[in-house]
Amino acid sequence: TGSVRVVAVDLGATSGRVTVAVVGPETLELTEVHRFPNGAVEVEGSLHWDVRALHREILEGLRRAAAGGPVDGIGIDSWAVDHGLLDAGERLLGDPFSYRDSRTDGVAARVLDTVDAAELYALTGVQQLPFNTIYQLVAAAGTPALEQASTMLLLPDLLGFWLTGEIGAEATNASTTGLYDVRSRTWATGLAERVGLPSAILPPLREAGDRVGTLLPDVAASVGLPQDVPVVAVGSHDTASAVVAVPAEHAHPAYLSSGTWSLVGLELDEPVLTEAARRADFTNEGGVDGTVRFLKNVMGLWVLSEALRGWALDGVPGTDLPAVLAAAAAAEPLRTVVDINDASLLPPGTGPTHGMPARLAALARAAGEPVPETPGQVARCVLDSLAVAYRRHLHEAAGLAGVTVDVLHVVGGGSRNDLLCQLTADACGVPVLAGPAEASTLGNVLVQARTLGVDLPDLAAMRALVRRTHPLRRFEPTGEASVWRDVVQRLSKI
Ligand code: ADP
Ligand code: LRH
Repeated sequence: TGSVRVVAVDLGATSGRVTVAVVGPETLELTEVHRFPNGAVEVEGSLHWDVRALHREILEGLRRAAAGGPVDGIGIDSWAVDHGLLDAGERLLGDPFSYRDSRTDGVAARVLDTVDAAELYALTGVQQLPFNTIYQLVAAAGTPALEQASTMLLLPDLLGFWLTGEIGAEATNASTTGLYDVRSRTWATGLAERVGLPSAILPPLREAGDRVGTLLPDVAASVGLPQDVPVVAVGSHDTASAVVAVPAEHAHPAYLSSGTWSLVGLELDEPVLTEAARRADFTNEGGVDGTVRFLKNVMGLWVLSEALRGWALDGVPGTDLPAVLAAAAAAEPLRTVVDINDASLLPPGTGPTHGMPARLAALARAAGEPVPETPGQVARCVLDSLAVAYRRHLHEAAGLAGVTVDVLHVVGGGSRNDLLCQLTADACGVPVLAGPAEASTLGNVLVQARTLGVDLPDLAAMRALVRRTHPLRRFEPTGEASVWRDVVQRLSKI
């Protein structure tokens, strides 16, 4: 096959986009046909995703893609861990919860009373995040939804099911659940049963690159596509697709996938399941083609976007993203540094006590750091603190995996943030290569294209194509490395 015309659905926690791509051995052209806001909806004190609205937006995107020409394939990726439960008749049981919902508070600690933390890590290799699917499901124990559930579908698999009628779990996303055996690459059914979960709800696994199925007759008719259009399983975890498109030239690249979350780490051939990796709380997620994403979840640009949301609600002037970033660039460097991964920053919130600026102020006060007062100072505190976290975790990753890092690739929407890219280069002491911003979409369409017969045999070929078609921006480290070393020390004393 010369080239194909495929559609990527890439769902982020704050926005979703549907993109048409023409992909050939020398071609990689994207045209965004639909973009829509996304966000968790609070209903009676719980945070949910409106997945039926997402389905409707996907159909709208497919309709626009179909209007522009033939479609050879469709792939869906989204954020990890969240899922829907289906009953025996394959009907969705309730609205899926958002990973920021508080019902998982304290659940991990309870599970770790049953299963030894070291044993859990040796089996699943994932970071202890309160919202890992295992903890979400344990939190649902005894609820009608879980009692009636016959299948658990991760969100991209649920949305794919509504397009094709096919049930399954794509492996890169399954690897984030905490219910997946990282070495055998199968469900950890024994673990599920031990923590009281019905392992029969875990659907058959599929690999990125497998064909999921073809469009259901109703779906095909409603979007104006033929029924034989295949839905292809891509790296359905958005971060897995983003890592496919990291334009690295060498094996074991270091990357920062920068969006709502910051995922900082390395691509490896094998998981690192040592006691040191567990103590550093690193995750070993599954990548495309059997690779391992050895990385750390850092709270990310969520902290900034949630602050922006609050300022907009309060009508604070001059607080759109460009204005706030300009003010941050002019603000005093490293004035306030906080632990950006503090659990208090996870939930949404606005207003004088629950807003991001208030929570950052509380962290600053507790650490004896000056409280950020202006929007520029708040944003600078967030960006400086993110850069400090990247420095720490990049060095940890390299040490734990025994890999030398000489360049850091930054992909995702955050690669457009020049100030953050420069701070990252300065903090990490290595050049930053920024771009592409739409890495998840690129990884999604590259994997589809290979399945559909385009000559892109492996990740190296896909990355070479991204390099040939997407200009990168380079940020050299500036300033004294000792400044950042001192800040890491200042932070570790807190
Ligand atoms: P996700 O897929 O998690 O929704 P994205 O990869 O789309 O996230 O990244 C979104 C983030 O990228 C925003 O929160 C914002 O901070 C940043 N961003 C996007 N565009 C720009 C821009 N032009 N300048 C600076 N930052 C940007
Ligand atoms: C980024 C992401 C990340 C997960 C989080 C839930 O969008 O998928 O890799 O840990 O969302």
